[in-house]
Amino acid sequence: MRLVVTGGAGFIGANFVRSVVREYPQAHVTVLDSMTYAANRANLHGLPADRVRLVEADCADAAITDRLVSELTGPRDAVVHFAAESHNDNSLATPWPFVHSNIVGTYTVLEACRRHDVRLHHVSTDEVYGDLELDDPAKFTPATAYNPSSPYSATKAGADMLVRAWVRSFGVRATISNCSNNYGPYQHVEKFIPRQITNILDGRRPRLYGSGANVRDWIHVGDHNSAVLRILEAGEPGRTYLIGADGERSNLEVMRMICELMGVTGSEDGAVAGPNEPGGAGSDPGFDHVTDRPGHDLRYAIDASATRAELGWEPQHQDFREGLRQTIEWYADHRDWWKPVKERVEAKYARTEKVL
Ligand code: NAD
Ligand code: TDX
Repeated sequence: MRLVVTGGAGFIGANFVRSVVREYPQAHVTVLDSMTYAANRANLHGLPADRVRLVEADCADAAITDRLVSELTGPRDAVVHFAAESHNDNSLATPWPFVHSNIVGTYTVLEACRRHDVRLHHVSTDEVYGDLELDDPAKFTPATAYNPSSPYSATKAGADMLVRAWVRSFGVRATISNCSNNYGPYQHVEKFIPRQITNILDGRRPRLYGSGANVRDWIHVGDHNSAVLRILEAGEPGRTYLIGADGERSNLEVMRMICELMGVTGSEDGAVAGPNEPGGAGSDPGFDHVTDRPGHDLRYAIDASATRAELGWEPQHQDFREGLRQTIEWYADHRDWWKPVKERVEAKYARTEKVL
């Protein structure tokens, strides 16, 4: 089996490549990644050079994408399309790269798959469905209407629509998955969970947008990727699969759990106090409430029952607290991985973020 994995040097893509190498001893992977700020060569360190090749290029570059896709001639060969600009906050500041990578990039991948009749799996997000009220018993299903809120989610929705059109109009053999919020190793420190963990490890105060009432539906990256692998094995071209692990939690709840697991308590002077340092809990929770995200989606919730039933897929990381503990341990053990970019990420946030 040969795979072209776009975005394979980013968070979910690199975890995916690692899973493929581990679980499919005969598989060869070509990573097509433009190595944006979100990519890191270290994400692929230690993988066998005869089984994983990194091609540094933009998936919107038709000549290169076409050449790599043309190499996929076996019956189980496929493109797995993770490449995207992925951070909502960045999309609010600078939308163009999102239009380029997410829409033009997906168009270019689709055209290559059409030309060479290659199977495609397109990785998307639950954010295409917009958001739900906190007290709404509903969850997103494959029948939920698209209603994206941010430039990021709008470009992902646009990409999904292109895939659907290429399936119907040109018979491209593509599947789509829409997954909820991922956490785990190799996630960029701009994202919520790694940002708070590395803030604490770095002696900074964790940052919660607004009141923290917003709800996200957390899934471990390993579970997202095991579902993508099941879709590659048994998914039906033309279908959309929702991936989630019933992991709804408010941001405030997650923040409190991180603080508790890392032994953070509030202190009189506002500094982060570790477990063995003095610092009364008082009224200081140990983290700051800061400026809310404009247009901040309230709640995401995935109903993955159809995916579970049809593909026999089950998430393995059902204990969120334990998954979070392991993730904290990973960041504590990999300071060399995140430390070089931490300062720049925080400086960028500091330009707009105010403590409430
Ligand atoms: P990420 O930002 O960590 O990684 C994205 C990767 O894509 C990076 O390596 C980047 O260099 C690469 N890339 C960006 N534009 C490219 C281009 N034009 N050509 C080639 N490579 C390009 O993102 P992630 O969190 O790993 O997300 C991967 C995919 O999963 C995205 O499509 C995202 O929409 C989707 N997704 C993410 C989540 C989540 O919680 N992170 C949830 C559901 C779906
Ligand atoms: O410092 C922070 N404080 C905070 O309260 C950051 C960075 C975020 N937040 C909040 C905003 C969200 O409600 O935490 C929640 C999660 O934020 P992000 O990690 O930025 O993720 P989100 O915007 O929910 O989108 C993520 O899940 C869906 C991924 O980034 C997307 O790529 C994916 O499609």
